[in-house]
Amino acid sequence: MIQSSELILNPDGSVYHLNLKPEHIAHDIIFVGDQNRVEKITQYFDSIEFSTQKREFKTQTGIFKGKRITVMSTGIGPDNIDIVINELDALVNIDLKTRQPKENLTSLNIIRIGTSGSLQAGIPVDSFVMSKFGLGLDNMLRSYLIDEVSNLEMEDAFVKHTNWDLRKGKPYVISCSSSLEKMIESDKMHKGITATAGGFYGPQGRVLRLNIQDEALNSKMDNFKFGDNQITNLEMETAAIYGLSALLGHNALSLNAIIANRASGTFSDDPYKAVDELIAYTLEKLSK
Ligand code: R1P
Repeated sequence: MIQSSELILNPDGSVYHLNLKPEHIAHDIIFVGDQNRVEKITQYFDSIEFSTQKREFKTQTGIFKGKRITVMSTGIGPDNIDIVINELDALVNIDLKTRQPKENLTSLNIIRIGTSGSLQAGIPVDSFVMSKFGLGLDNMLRSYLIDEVSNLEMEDAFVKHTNWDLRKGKPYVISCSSSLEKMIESDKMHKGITATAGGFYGPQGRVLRLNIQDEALNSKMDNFKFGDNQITNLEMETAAIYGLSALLGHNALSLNAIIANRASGTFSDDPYKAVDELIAYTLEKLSK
């Protein structure tokens, strides 16, 4: 039995941070970072059956073209992803009354619709990126036993290429779900490795008033190659989503609208438009 200090439930029986009960979520779940993006998606739904919010975690479940979908904001960063995916998994794979893991496990489909900065001059602002791999620079996943799901070869190649200082922890690499990749891909999408940082400024190479450990990291990431794959973009959730999903048996795919190009130093004139287009694209693909 999982103790009440380990799996915390609210007085109404919902999971602690997300405020959700099992009946509130669909099997197809869209993650966004920003809580205000949830309604940018559900505005297209035919109906909404459930809404709730606690802290940055806003959830709505409804029907889009006959398909039941949950849209949820995760807030910013891998630490939040640890909360969101563990609590979602508990909703489907732990009996909350007996506090025992279920025998028959459920796989959720999780798709992130995010915003991100491109590292490649050839991936301009307002384009879309699908993450074939998540490269975690953040360490969150290292609290779990990840050897069975991580790509050791690519990790080692990246450590060597960047002369990575292991005092920052070892980067980890996890693949996307190939079934979701097939469902969502098209020639509209750039594909590659998405690097996930554990912070926005220093961890992504931004210098304001503090010196950073490796000023050349972004340019080293920019020219890292592993087979046909290069690092397309840098954000704060994808690798964590891929890692926990792979460990718990869920399917995950991350899509990002590119709103900044770090190589050229440019920012989208209308970032909301790129995100809206990615939302429309994803909903159509999901409902087919
Ligand atoms: C930083 O501004 C946030 O924006 C990006 C980063 O991953 C981070 O969460 O994604 P979202 O727009 O999906 O939040």
